[in-house]
Amino acid sequence: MNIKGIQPVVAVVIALIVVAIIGGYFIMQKDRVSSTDDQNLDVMDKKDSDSTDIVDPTPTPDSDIKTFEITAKNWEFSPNVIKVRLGDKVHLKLTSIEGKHGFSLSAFGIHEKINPGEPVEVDFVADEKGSFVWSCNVPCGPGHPGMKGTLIVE
Ligand SMILES: [Cu+2]
Repeated sequence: MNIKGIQPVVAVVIALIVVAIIGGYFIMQKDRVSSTDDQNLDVMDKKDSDSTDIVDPTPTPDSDIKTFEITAKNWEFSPNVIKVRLGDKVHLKLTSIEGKHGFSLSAFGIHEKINPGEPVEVDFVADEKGSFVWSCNVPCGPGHPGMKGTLIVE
């Protein structure tokens, strides 16, 4: 009775130990393999994201240029307020539909004459935040002093 009773218990204990050893061995192997895989993936992920960080800010040609067509007449610009973000490349197409005018945006070193039928194209980078007034710099009549517009860089 005692012997018969003990033997199954011993067999079960041995079986459990064997299962634990085999199971533990496989789990450790699996951990080792998967952890090296994870490390390799981490390294590859880091490389990918690093190179992405470098590539993303590099502008593809013309993709991030903000273009505005501004017309001048007696005695206003249309539009007379334009808004861009800091760092934007800005392209202005200036056209007079009435009389000879000018476009002076001193903060960005821009001083252009705008004659009817002769559109002027201007490019600059909005590299400073703030509101910048542009004005007509060609005496064009009674409304000339008030012929202004505003570039907002935010
Ligand atoms: Cu003027």
